[in-house]
Amino acid sequence: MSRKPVPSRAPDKFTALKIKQPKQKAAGASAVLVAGKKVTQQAGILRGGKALINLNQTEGVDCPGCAWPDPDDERSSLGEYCENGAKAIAEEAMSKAIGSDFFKKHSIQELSQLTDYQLGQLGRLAEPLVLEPDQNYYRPITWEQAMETIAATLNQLQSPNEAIFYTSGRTSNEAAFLYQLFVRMFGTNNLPDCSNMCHESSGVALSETLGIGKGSVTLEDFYETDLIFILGQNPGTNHPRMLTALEKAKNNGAKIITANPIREAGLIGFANPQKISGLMGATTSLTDLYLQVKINGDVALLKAIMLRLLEMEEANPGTVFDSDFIKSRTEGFKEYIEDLKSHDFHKLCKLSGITPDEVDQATELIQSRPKMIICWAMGLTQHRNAVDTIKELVNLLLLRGSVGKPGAGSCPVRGHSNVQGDRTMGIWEKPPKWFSDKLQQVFKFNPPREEGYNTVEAIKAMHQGQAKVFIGLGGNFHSATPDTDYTAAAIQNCKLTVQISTKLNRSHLVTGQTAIILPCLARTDIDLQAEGAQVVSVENSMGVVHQSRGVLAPVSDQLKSEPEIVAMMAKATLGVSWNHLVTNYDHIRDLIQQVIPGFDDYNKRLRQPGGFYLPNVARAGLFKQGKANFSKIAVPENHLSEGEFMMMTIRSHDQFNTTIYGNDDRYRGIINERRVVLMNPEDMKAMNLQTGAVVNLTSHYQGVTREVHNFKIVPYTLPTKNIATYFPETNPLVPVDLIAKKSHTPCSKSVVVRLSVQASNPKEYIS
Ligand SMILES: Nc1nc2c(c(=O)[nH]1)N[C@H]1C(S)=C(S)[C@@H](COP(=O)(O)OP(=O)(O)OC[C@H]3O[C@@H](n4cnc5c(=O)[nH]c(N)nc54)[C@H](O)[C@@H]3O)O[C@H]1N2
Ligand SMILES: Nc1nc2c(c(=O)[nH]1)N[C@H]1C(S)=C(S)[C@@H](COP(=O)(O)OP(=O)(O)OC[C@H]3O[C@@H](n4cnc5c(=O)[nH]c(N)nc54)[C@H](O)[C@@H]3O)O[C@H]1N2
Ligand code: SF4
Ligand SMILES: [Mo]
Repeated sequence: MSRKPVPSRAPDKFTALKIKQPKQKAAGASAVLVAGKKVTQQAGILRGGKALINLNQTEGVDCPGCAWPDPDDERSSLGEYCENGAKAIAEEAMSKAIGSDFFKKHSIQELSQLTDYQLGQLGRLAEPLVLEPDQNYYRPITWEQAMETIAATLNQLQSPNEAIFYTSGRTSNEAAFLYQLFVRMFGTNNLPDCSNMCHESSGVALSETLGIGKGSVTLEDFYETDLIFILGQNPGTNHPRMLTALEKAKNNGAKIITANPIREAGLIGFANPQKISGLMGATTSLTDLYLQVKINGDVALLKAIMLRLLEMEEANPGTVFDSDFIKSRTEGFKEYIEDLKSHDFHKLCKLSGITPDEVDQATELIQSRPKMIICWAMGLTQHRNAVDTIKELVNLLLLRGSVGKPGAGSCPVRGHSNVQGDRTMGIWEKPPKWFSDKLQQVFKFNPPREEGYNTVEAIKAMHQGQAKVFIGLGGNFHSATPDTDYTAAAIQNCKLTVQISTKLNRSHLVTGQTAIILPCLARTDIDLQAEGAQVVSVENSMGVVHQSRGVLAPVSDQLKSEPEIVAMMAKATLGVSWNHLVTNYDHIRDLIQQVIPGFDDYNKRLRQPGGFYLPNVARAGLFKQGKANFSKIAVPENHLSEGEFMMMTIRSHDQFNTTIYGNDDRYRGIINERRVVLMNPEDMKAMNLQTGAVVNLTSHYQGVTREVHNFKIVPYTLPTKNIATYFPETNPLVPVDLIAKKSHTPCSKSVVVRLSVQASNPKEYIS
């Protein structure tokens, strides 16, 4: 008998689209209502309420949503969280659980017919399971048997480099540190992580220019700044509490410029749900100048602005550029200016899609405001030239002397709640030499020195049969990665795939010959070990390390914590005993402190209210060897042939990456449907498409045709020839080889596609 085929994609059925007017502000009372409803429906009033009361309080649970920081000082007892934080809790704290009885009844083929939303609704994973070769059903396995299988398979490999150890950014510092130690003691640096698909481009660009791959600002800087420039980010959905910081900045007199192909509600206005006035509908308007840039038109836009600034500086020397800063703290200014002058202003405007008049308005706002913060996220990092774009925005900060001083600096807004901490802990396929040396010195073994696979390289290695075991500490590798069918084939090529997870997702259905599910405790769960309930620690987007303590009784007594699971794998595979580390995580933190700078007195400082800041050379204005670097950047020209569109894959308001909370994208007015293409009405007219028309999309990168079926057209105000779809539904179109230069991040925001019309005026669309 052999296993029946499992489709690599989610079913492509429609769910009955409704379209409303896009909103002009975010949050307000409806956000509170939606949040409350989700939590009580899924987690129950008692469980949900308990988790929410403790959410983001200094001794409570760190929100498992995004990495936006909590205030350093007072926390609101009314609730320090947002609608999407509450949805993350509802999803995680769900009281339903699925164990072996469930899996006995439902084959993986049957489960793969469910949508990602439906998979998540089934409940928390409740016991360890195995899917044996040629079988179609998971069956129960004991933790010990699971570990034996993993250890035996790992130890039979010809080389440790035939195994891949993925991490998703929700993992705590403690689990991440032990995991990388286990993996390196096993003998490989194959530690790809979600960061490879996320802010890797920011890390590369910032390290090379400012000397540290993290942002330089703190929340306090937002309250002191004169100007915030937000590019390629949708905080109303993805970092909702950032709006509170933006509101405070505005009240303190700051201006906001936004560059985004879409007018996002959360960047236009904000009704603060933590204030009575906000609940009553009072709205703070946020963006002062909204630049609807073309997809990947950001370098052209930034250059156009800087050309104008240069003209002003030349007309009135010393009034626009921070000459002292440039002279004493930077390198490469002269070369940069020479290169800048070679560009044509009007051509830049055309490439960016922004009018000269708008560029002038931006320049005006910038030149009169000495303290500037630049924020960005995936709209900049997921392009072929992403590293360059981020270097270009660093150029702007440097011209204005806007780094390393209060109220100014770089702010790459991170995604997963501990993605930054995981990298600090050494989850990286390219560990720096000092890190490997330190591991060697402290743990007395020879860590591998050869670079490991990043995410895209890992997919290819599995595809080519060079890697045979995949272990995922969290995440949903199959659905989050590009080129879904190719990746599925890669995963199915493996001998063994292991998922350490809280919830069922498609990575548990599209598997290797043998697949193991290890169900783990989540952030909100009480983590009881031999010496009592444990706290873990995480690092937010601004480099604050703080604690998180679970408060809910786990849904099953079979769940184990991530550190414990890693320790079990290490024991079974390498014979090392880390029991003492797991009985009390203070012992893990003692080890972290010996290896990683900035963690002195870790256990003590972790228990200070709000935690502690890690050192940051850019914030201190120290940079690399004392100097920050200007970079000469080429302007990308995104040429589209007749019939081609530039597609960005974005998040709806009802999802956390591949976890789908619902089918609505409330702020954009798209209700009850995820299979949509947002398209400019002019482009619709040119193709004779009505609202709700059904299309297939194809990409043709390097001669390979990739296709997805059944998407409905929604008219939307975005630049012509630019379209938007939701991730992960269109990941099958993202070519595995289309990656950013230097950072190797998949270019999920610039996929060239064509549309083929299935029905230009369908009847089933409901207005
Ligand atoms: N609720 C919720 N919160 C989340 C997540 C989630 O899925 N749901 N995901 C988390 C993670 S891991 C991450 S990385 C972050 C992601 O946070 P974001 O980066 O805000 O997420 P995306 O939806 O990918 O949005 C990118 C934004 O960039 C714009 N954009 C796209 N291309 C371009 C471009 O070329 N130029 C410019 N200027 N703009 C562009 C899009 O219109 C969109 O507004 O959010 C984190 N927080
Ligand atoms: N086309 C396209 N693709 C993209 C993106 C895009 O914008 N466009 N964005 C990329 C980005 S920015 C990112 S970060 C990646 C995300 O990639 P991943 O991090 O791999 O994906 P997630 O969807 O966040 O993972 C969700 C799963 O994590 C598990 N999980 C949740 N909480 C926990 C926990 O506490 N512990 C453990 N062990 N498991 C847990 C659950 O089983 C859940 O199903 O996707 C990338 N892919
Ligand atoms: S802003 Fe992010 S971290 Fe804060 S409550 Fe909302 S989802 Fe959670
Ligand atoms: Mo991310």
